[in-house]
Amino acid sequence: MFNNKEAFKQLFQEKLVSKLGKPKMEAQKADVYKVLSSMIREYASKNWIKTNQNYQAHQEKQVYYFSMEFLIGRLLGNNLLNLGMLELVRDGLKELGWDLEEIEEEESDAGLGNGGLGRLAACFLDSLATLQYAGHGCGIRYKYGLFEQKIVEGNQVELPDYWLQKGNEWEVRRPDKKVEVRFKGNVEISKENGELVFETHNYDAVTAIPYDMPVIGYEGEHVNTLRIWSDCSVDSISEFLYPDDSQYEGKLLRLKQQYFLCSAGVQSIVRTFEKLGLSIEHLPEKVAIHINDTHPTLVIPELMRILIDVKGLGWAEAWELTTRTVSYTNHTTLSEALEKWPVSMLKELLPRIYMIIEEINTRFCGMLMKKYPDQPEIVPQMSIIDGHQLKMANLAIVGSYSVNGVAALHTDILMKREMKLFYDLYPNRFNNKTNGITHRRWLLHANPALSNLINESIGTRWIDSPEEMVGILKYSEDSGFQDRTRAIKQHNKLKLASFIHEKQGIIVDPYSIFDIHVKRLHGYKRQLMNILHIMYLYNQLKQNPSMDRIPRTFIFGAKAAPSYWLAKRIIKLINVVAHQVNRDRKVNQKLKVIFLENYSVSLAEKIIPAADVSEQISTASKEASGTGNMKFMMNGALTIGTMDGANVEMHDMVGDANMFIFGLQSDQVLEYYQHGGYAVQNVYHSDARVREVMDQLVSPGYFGLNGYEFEDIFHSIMSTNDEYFVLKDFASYIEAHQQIDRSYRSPKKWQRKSIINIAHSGKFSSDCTIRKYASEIWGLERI
Ligand code: 26W
Repeated sequence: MFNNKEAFKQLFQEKLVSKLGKPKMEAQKADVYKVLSSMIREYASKNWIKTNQNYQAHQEKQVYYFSMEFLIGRLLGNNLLNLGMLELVRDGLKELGWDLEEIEEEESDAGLGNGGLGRLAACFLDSLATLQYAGHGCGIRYKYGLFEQKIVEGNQVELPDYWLQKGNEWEVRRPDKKVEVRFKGNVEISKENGELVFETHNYDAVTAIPYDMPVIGYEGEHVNTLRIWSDCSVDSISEFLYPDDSQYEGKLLRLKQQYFLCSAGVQSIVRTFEKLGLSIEHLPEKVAIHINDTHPTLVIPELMRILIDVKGLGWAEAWELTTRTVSYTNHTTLSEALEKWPVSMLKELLPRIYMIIEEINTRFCGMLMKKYPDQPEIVPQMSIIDGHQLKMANLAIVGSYSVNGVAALHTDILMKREMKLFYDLYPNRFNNKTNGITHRRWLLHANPALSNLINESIGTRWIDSPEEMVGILKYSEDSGFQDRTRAIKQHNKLKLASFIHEKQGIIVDPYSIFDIHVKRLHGYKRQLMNILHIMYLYNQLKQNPSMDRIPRTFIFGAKAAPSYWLAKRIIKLINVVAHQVNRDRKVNQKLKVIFLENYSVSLAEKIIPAADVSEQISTASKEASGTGNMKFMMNGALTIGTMDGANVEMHDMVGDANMFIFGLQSDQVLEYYQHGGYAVQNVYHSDARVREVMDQLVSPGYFGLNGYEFEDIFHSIMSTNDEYFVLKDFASYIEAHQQIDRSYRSPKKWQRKSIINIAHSGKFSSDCTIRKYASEIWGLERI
């Protein structure tokens, strides 16, 4: 359609006129975005159709990745990159008087996810399409994505994210593919030819309409589908995304959303499968269904329902097919995040589904009693239904053939502790798949200068085989290469500094160390430890303003769940400290604190390439993997971190010399938990640095103006025995930061470390992760 610049320019101008009825001179940036993106979508359609026809013709096995969240962000830039048209379009637009980067800013983020779990799903889709696997996303088209965060007087205020306001150029509405999802009703059981027949009457029917978005693989040949479902009922099910992560709430609407996704998705899969003309027992050979955490676990009873009630199979055969089709990833061991639905809610909302779950459980417990006749206490621990609660993780494990954790340490904790009984029962079911990130978005697109430098040094093969990034290791000592990586970082820092100035009017020193902590706000992620440490640095500088310290700019970005009171208070604390520090002329040449509002995918793309230091400081054992840690590493930041999640594997690769590791180890933390925690009072009383910052939280009037008191934060540590070990790890955190200050003084050594980190980051490309899922879990062949 447009393989050269002139052809592109001409077609683009024609479309401007035909789509908008405007001549070029009158077009606004928003018009340019709209026309350009619809052109790209149309252009990709040919390969999209071809890909689907190929799948059909070769009866390719399809994997369906079910997720309540797909945090895909913006698509224009990435789609252009993957189609190999980025340069052409940038140049062409420039000649027409438009700046592509500004046009990209016109796109709303598709923020259909909370954080790590949803972003992982988006990275996986990119890798599936690029590696030419037949893998599709299955999700919900929320009208409102994750709330937009505004900071007003230091507090988080949540605004609705109406991302569809300007329309979504990437999607195609498919009313011809609609399905009906049924809720409530009475189940009637009858006998036909000696078989039980289940029929539900008086149900509420909801129509589910799919919207398909193309997922364009790198180099554009291969185009998969992200199918997101919407309903048009009055009390819309797909109205909004729940803004909670790591905190389970048993809300009826959330359960409706989960079943809506599962039922619509499975029905449409079965329909597609049937077009192959194979009998249903071939399902597991042609279909793999993956569930992203327990949120879509109802695919298990829903598939059972279809196989038994609609296809007429017997229980044993249906169960065998289901458990050969479904696989499950666990993303957290936090007990407060594990889903447990009230039985009464299920019974009423999904009566037939509940009957099936009950039957699964009866059979499972019967098997347990036979297997462990002398250990009756095991049955209630493993049971899917526990009193009045349905334990979704137990159902997910029992109903699938593969259970994986998301980093080596996390999987280890699942097998040895959290899911030990299940691991003992099904040792072959458990496996690890360490998370990954797409280097196309997080390096090629977010940091083009660094990508070009890598191309110039080792060629472009690493783009298809990211492990080959280790090739740049040989330049880690090369002063020319060091200077160039340093200059790229400096350029990215200048860009971020001017963004900060534009947004907040604050001038930050672009030559200071950019020390960045961006992720959801949560106790275990310990943003509180970071800000307490900043208070400690501030105290030191106030006492001795001429102290020899490399200037530091601490940058935060974090959304708090609207119902998570303490997390919101920590946001307030960060903003209050920032306000105090930034206007204090005695210290603000050496210390600045910035809170960037509305952390999102597109903001991450601006922030991460500008980081010198990456804060990955969760309480050891709590962060299942982390993926931000990998994005920073890939962009040459050095990590200050605990031995948690995938930090452990980063450390395996780069070693002590190239990371700033501190704090308790996970088994130490878990050991403390088993004995009721540690004596927080002792640390408070014995370390004057700790005591000083803690006391400042509750000193009336300490933070200027209103005499803010942060008693609630103070007590969150002192009266919970410091659940997240903030004070326990404080001294070693201070030390790690001192080491950063020392290291930064030798630019060559710093740059060497940075290059070593970049070199090893290729192993964290989601391409590597997806290859393992494909061969070890899904049994997929590359097309
Ligand atoms: C039911 C409420 C709820 C919602 C979402 C509880 C828990 C979640 C997710 C499991 C939270 C999440 O995003 N977990 C993150 O998943 C990432 C991808 O695997 C990991 O890198 C993070 O460590 C993990 O916190």
